[in-house]
Amino acid sequence: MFCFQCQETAKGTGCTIQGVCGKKAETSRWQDLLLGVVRGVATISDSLRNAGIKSSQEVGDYIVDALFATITNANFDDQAILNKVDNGLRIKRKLIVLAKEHNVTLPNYQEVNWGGEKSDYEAEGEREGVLRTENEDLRSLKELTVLGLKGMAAYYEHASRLNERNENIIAFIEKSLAIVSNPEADMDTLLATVMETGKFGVDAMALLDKANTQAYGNPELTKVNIGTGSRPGILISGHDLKDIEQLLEQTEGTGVDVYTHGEMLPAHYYPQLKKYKHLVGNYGNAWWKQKEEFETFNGPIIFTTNCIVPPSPKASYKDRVFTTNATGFPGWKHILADENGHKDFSEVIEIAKTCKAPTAIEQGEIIGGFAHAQVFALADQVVEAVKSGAIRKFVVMSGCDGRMKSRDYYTEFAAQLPKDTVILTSGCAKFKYNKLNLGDINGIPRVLDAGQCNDSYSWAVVALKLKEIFGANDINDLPIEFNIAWYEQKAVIVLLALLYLGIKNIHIGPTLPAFVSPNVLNVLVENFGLGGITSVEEDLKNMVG
Ligand code: FSO
Ligand code: SF4
Repeated sequence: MFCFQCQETAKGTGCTIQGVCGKKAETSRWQDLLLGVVRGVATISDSLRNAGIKSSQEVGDYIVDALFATITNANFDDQAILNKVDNGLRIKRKLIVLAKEHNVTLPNYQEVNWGGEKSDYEAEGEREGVLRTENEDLRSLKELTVLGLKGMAAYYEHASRLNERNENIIAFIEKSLAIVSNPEADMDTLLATVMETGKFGVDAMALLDKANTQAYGNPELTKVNIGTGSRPGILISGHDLKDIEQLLEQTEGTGVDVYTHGEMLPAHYYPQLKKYKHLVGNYGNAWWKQKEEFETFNGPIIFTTNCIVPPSPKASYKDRVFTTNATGFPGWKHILADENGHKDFSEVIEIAKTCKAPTAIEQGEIIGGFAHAQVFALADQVVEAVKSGAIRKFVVMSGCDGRMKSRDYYTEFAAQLPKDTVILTSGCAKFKYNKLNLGDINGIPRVLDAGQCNDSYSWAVVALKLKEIFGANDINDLPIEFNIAWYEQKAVIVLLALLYLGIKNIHIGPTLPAFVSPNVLNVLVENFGLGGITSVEEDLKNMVG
């Protein structure tokens, strides 16, 4: 196996024996096979599109779901991955027939030509790995694109579950996968594709923002309980708001409470979700602490997306975990939606009724809900604080959390920021500093949480608004610094989106991605001033003076 897609990759270069995340070599091979099939389907669909033949919604939904399933910590279930391979080959055959009927010539790529024989799955999985591209710079640009597309696909899938789709985004995903499949693709084409990925990343985040706010209202300033109640609970993790909505509907009046975990915390900020009285609070912290925190939760757990940490064999909770959407884990029950998108959580609810109430591991409240509409509602206050000098700088500290010790940097950086600075956060990175009680500036909390990692979109919207209010010529003239923590591929699309919006001098850490080759890094440094992190002291000096 060779996988270098996340920040925790072995030795900072690539996992070759087994994933640091727990992904087995075999699973990795099936994921490589799946990605090869997806590129084949996308390339054929792109050729059909270019010939004026639009493909069906099934094709777009398939590509999106399959990309999502290969994100770090999303799906560890070989059988589920292989089912997606089989389904992709079925779609591919249909598209080939369509191409023949319309005399469309298809590109002569391995991904298109491969016949899909079961006996050849293993060999094709090996052939389609990341190392198939020998030149490290071409490989780097191809992977930057594909990894960005994976993040984009995740956001698109959530939006589509709320019936928001965008054919232009699907057409771009197909086009860019066709470019990545082309063994002749050159540096310039690939670089342009990377940048365009950022553009469509913005569109995908905007689409999800629209879907979420239309369905559930605009996030609003909310205090979230981090303690526990006395009734049994269900813990719901991941990013899919449609799932938590259905769970809240189905648990109402059953005597079972609902708690959010990790990236589901922002569900509390939405008027149409927070209205449920039995949405009691948020339990625990970022994804990587789940092995200990699930032990004390005592009730069933639902994963709506990554990040799953494989449980230890002795884990007491391992028989009451459920997955849904693109996620999966061997032995865990997977909940499917019916043709109307409805999911039946009755089995989870019945298990919950037999469980003890969660054991409290924390007490108190955290505050959040500062997505763009809430920030705009406070705009006068914010602008006044900037003009009076009460707020000297904003620091965007969005992104992911992770288990590496080096991430203590973010807690220390947040704690040591001068009192006239405000942290703008989103994503699970917030758990590194959202319980530090950093106070407020004239009533404006010093940590403003917009929501999930996709809500980084809100900070882009806010930055553009501030540019307008302050009459700045360039977004980079505003008193905003970007110090982003990354872990998996959703952070890649967020980063590409920020670059597309023209934001310069972004710092990413705790380490630079293994999939960015030295030459590609040079391009990003020269054009965008992209940089890593150093020490807390040094970076504080450089970023906030
Ligand atoms: Fe975190 Fe995991 Fe949102 Fe990611 S829970 S790491 S970037 O999946 O998606 O922030
Ligand atoms: Fe390694 Fe990360 Fe890939 Fe897992 S996702 S195999 S930890 S690079």
